[in-house]
Amino acid sequence: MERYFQPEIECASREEMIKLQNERLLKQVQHVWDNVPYYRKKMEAKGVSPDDIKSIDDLYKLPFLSKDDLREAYPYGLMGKPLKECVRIQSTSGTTGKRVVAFYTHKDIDIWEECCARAIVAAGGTDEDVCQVSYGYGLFTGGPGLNGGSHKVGCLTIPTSSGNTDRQIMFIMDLKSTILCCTPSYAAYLGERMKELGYGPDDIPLKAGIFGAEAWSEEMRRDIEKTLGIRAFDIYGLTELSGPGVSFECSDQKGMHINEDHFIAEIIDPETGEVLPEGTQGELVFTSIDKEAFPLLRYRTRDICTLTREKCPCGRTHVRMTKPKGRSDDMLIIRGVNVFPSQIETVLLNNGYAANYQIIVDRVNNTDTLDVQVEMTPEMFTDNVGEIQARQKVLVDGLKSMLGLKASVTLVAPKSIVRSEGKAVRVIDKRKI
Ligand code: DLL
Repeated sequence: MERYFQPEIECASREEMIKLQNERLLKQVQHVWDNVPYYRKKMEAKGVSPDDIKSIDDLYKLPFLSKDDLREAYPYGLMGKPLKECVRIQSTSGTTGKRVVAFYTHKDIDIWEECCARAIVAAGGTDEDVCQVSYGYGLFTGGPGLNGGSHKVGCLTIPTSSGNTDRQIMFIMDLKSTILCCTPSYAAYLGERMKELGYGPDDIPLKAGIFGAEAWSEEMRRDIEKTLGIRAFDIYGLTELSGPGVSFECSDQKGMHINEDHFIAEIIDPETGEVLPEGTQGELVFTSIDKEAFPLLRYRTRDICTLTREKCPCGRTHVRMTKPKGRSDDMLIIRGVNVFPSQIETVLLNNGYAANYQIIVDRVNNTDTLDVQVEMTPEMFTDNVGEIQARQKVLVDGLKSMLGLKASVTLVAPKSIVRSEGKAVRVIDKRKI
């Protein structure tokens, strides 16, 4: 039987939810207008004031916020509360440009942890469980968010943080961890290492995994599930909005329920900004409706997905988003063709490879080149050139039909691609170096 952390809100009727969203949105807009001069200026420039926002139907009137705004307003420009009322910051890894720093009051943290607790319960978690949190702790939101959620559910929480793989495995086996929280690429690596150490799926006490923070394919889910003998659940979120738990998968595993009592989602055309109808793919935009320290109205995530309000058999009524295909800024444009790393991953895993690959993009004689380096599994490892060439050809053909583009494929020896303990770095775009 499906269990919920907060059934009254997770299964609220659409009418109840709209009523709640209307009330909260109006308050949030007023809060921002009164306390966040940066955004107020944007509203004034667009000729909108809180009087123009009477319900969620007026959301489209508000200006967008982008990551560039966050960088421009760094560090304090978007705060909704005085520093004295804030108790924590978290921050993004800041690989491109300035870091984003998000602020939290006590209430913000409480709500964030509740969102994570909903995800853990949806994955089958109870106070009987031992939940190993192998996301990084520190500025990254993965560790702190799921740690808080695990406490709220009452699981015995093992805060291993990421890395030190053999120690992770020791805790899983000795303390009989039943839930594992980490990035999908780290889960795949843990699985690979456990197999090497002689542990099969039946020896491993884990029953569920809560994996997110990066795009991963259905094929990768099946691989991880098989190796670890678990059900693998997706979880989504971003630092700007709190962290993990903005949305999460239920037992039906057909999209992630967005915590709509805290975040209103829209899908827009990334080029024109126009709001798109339900079921259309586009960029995900979020409006927080009850944040105190770091309220964000119409924040453009750059994540590409679709939304559905189709009834979910799990009983939750919150809108679902599909797995993000990738970020619009991770999307590679190769000879004019849009390519997402997740599409390449699907081809590799469908052909029996593990998710150990790297995508190398370059420009040679003014033409873009795409080379996919993929590890052979130990079972397929050979130095027979003919066999390797035949294998490469299968992948080149598979990529051609998936992407409509000729890529080259290089098969490399098992274990030659560096494993990731957090978010995997899949793409090396030499055109940008
Ligand atoms: O990755 C928060 C998080 C931690 C989510 C742990 C889930 C689990 P950031 O580092 O700010 O926050 O990165 C946010 O990561 O905009 C997406 O592009 C990507 N992302 C997050 N979850 C998923 C997912 C955390 N389940 C950015 N699938 C987001 C695909 C994801 N992409």
